[in-house]
Amino acid sequence: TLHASADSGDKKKVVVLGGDGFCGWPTSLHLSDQGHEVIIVDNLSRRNIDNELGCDSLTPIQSPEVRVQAWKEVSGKDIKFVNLDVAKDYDLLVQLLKEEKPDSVVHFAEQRAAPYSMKTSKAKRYTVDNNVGGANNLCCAVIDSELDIHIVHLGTMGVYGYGTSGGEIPEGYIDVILPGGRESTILHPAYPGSVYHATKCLDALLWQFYQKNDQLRITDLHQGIVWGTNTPQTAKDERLVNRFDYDGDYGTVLNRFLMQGAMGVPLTVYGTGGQTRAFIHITDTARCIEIAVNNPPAKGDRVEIFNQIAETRRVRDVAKMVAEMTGVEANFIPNPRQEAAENELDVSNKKFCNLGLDPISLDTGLFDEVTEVVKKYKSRCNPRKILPASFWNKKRAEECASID
Ligand code: NAD
Ligand code: USQ
Repeated sequence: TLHASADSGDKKKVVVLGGDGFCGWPTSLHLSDQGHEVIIVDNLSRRNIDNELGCDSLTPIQSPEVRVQAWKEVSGKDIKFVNLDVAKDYDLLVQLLKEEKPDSVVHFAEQRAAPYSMKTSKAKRYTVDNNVGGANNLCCAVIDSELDIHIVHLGTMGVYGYGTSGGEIPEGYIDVILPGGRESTILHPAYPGSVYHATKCLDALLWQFYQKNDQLRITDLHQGIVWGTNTPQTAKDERLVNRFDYDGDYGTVLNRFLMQGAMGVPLTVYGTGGQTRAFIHITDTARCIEIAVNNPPAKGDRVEIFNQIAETRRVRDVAKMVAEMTGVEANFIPNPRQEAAENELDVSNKKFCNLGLDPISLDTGLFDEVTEVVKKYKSRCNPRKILPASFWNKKRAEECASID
């Protein structure tokens, strides 16, 4: 159960960049459902990467046009869809902001898979160009629009590194004593574990710079791993179904385990499974974004940073929960990633909780939702796409060569 969000009462006009994606689509519907006016921007690059990888969402997602038409039929509400590339179509982005005059822009439009970002030099370069270029374009476009638009960016828990700070990870900033003895508050040091995670660290510096230089109002949400498929809104009509990634590059760990459990194939635990990570349910992603949209920082305030997580869990404990529920065994395979085999992770999420979020935790009741979705669309699964297909370096690729 979730409490009502701390709502200032006024409805906003929100541009959702990346609104066709896994987090962006349910968030767009939630914002629309709550009475905000939503404009989705997406260049459909995620759908194109599926084509490139020979994969597809397990759920049969409809085109953006069909999706927004179905939402209109179901809710009576309009969502506009605009196809443009945030990293490339700069003039169109400025024009859109000037014409629509949104209160906020929610920025999901980045290449978000760590494994894909490590696949090839081409994928590494694309991820940096797309993500850092897009973040910079957005800041420039807000400045050029001469409007006081609040930017809400989806960052990642991965900017902190995992267990590197030795205590509870605060929300974005740490107090330090600088050489010479002066006290200061600085961004938490960045310890990215992939090219993708590195782009989020670079984004964070851009937000900090543009806030200081141009007084942009920016919220950066350090989100954990999202799990689940549908939300109350996407469940309203089959044409609104959310995407579900299960492949080795884009599938995230809990959704992959739930899919593997439902398919009766061994769970792919990388290494010892001692990696501790933060998790959040997709329904809470949408709710957190609305809370962030409703609570912008004041002009001149430093970048607002929230940790957008419900709880932390060890990968092998998550595997155990799914194994117990499904009777499928956990298979410990060589880790394709260069990461700490075991880490602790303790994270503060006080800010969202203080604003009314009562987060959904990993419980097997909600696992059923994903399991049912997987069973329903089982025939669409390509079993050859389940094993990891990207390796952090040559050593990892060699160690993984024996996996079958
Ligand atoms: P996704 O790939 O499903 O969605 C991203 C969307 O952005 C896609 O529809 C894609 O086509 C679009 N896009 C990408 N580059 C674009 C560009 N240059 N111009 C226009 N559109 C573009 O990813 P997601 O899982 O929905 O993640 C959304 C955001 O949330 C990402 O920034 C990601 O880093 C962050 N995040 C995701 C998770 C997770 O577990 N899924 C966890 C933490 C943070
Ligand atoms: N893992 C397995 N088996 C699998 C898949 C993953 O053991 O089949 C392990 C990985 O080695 C890793 C952990 O599970 O230690 C998490 O992997 P993941 O793919 O679920 O998550 P990650 O690569 O960190 O990326 C995802 C999203 C990304 C987001 C991030 C939030 O794709 O966009 O930023 O979660 S966080 O992890 O908190 O930084």
